Amino acid sequence: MSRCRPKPRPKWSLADIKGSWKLLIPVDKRPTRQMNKVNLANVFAVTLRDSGEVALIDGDKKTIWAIIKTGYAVHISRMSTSGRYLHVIGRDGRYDLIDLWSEVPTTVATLKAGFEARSIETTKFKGYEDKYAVVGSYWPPQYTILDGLTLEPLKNVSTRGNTVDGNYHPEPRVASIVASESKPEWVINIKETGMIRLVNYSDLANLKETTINSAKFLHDGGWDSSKRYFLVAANASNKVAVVDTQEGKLAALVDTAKIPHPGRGANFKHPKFGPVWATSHLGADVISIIGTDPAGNPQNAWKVVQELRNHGANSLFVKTHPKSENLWADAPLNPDPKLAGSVTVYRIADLGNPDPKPEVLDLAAAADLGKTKGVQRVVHGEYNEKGDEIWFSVWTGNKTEPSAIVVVDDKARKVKTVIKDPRLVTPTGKFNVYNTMHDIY
Ligand code: DHE
Repeated sequence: MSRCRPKPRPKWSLADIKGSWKLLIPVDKRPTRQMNKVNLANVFAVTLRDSGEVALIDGDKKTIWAIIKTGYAVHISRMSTSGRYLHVIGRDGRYDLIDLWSEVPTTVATLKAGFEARSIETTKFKGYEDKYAVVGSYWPPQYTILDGLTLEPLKNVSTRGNTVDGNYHPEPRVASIVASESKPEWVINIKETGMIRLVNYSDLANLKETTINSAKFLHDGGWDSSKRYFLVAANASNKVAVVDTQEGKLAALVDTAKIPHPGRGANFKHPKFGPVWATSHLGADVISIIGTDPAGNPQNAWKVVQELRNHGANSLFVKTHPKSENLWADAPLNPDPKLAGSVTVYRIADLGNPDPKPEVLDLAAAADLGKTKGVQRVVHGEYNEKGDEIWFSVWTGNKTEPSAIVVVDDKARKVKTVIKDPRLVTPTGKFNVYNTMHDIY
């Protein structure tokens, strides 16, 4: 009797990755100075999810500078420390390195890191600027270290292993990755195992990893304002894990409302609780505020010190900026189209009051796209370089219908410009060059 066995999932080794690698423009054939007049610091790389492209938008002029073909259902972009190279990852594992110094932005190297991927990061420690990049794959379960200027694949590391409960997991996916500015180190979050790996990239042949037990289902996260602590959602565990990168250990596991989803979160000084970091939630209509200053405000550190009402659950991202007085949250996956098209904004100075009242802005209505079959989901706030505008995508979940980007004057909370262009197909994440280089959020 023949038994039906599931087909083994394909492997993708370092040799396979090397085989897929194309160095389209070698370093010595690239410009030695910026060949365009665009203010690169205020360029936004915008994910055009369903066309597999990124739009590079000139943030000063609010016009499309270039559209670049990238991977399937392209996911996120990150910047090199120099601010010259944009790194883009597609869900299909296609990795593109784009040079912003060329006359028009140009893909200078590309490869296939795996069959499914979501995260990438560059190197930010002094002396290692633009030196390496890293890509985390969902399948195969591995991260791959690449040369930062050419994408030459250098090292592949499996993330298979045991969960924090001690059970073997054959395919734990790589979730968020961030680069430390104070050590030659990445924080690499392994989703299903709940293990956080601090990977020291100073000696690739003798790679040193510190493995930190946290909680299962690690997903997205960001630095606190001091950039010593990394806060990451263990989403289906309803927790936020806090890593102390100076000590190389877990600082806390913070219980939160259901399914925290911070993106990179939002850092600000709370009028009552001092430095804090915020996350919104997929599973609850609240924004959780967590104290992040164990030295100055020990009584508030690593606790949810306040829960603010969001206009709906199914939120994905919160955002503020050091120069802003506002805290913003979206709710794009809310089943009510009105809530999915709106954002909540709180004045940070009001948060010390007993019952702070937010404003809710219907940005989908402000974009004035008319009636569409796809829900107009307002998603992912991102500030401009100066921190006086916040940009939101109006993501019509249907690539044949119009989408837009709404630029809001942060102080006035009024729509300043709506960027509409038939080439803006399903815009979602937006990554301002300056803010992404410096982890400002
Ligand atoms: Fe994302 C970040 C995974 C669906 C937009 N998303 C991340 C990160 C992970 C992740 C692991 C952190 C990357 C990092 O920091 O290195 N995302 C996943 C999924 O597994 C999931 C749930 C389902 C899937 O099939 O991919 C998923 N993500 C989405 C979307 O549908 C979104 C809303 C629209 C889109 O473009 O795909 C989306 N994810 C984003 C964005 C970020 C992100 C914009 C980066 C946020 C930031 O500010 O850094």
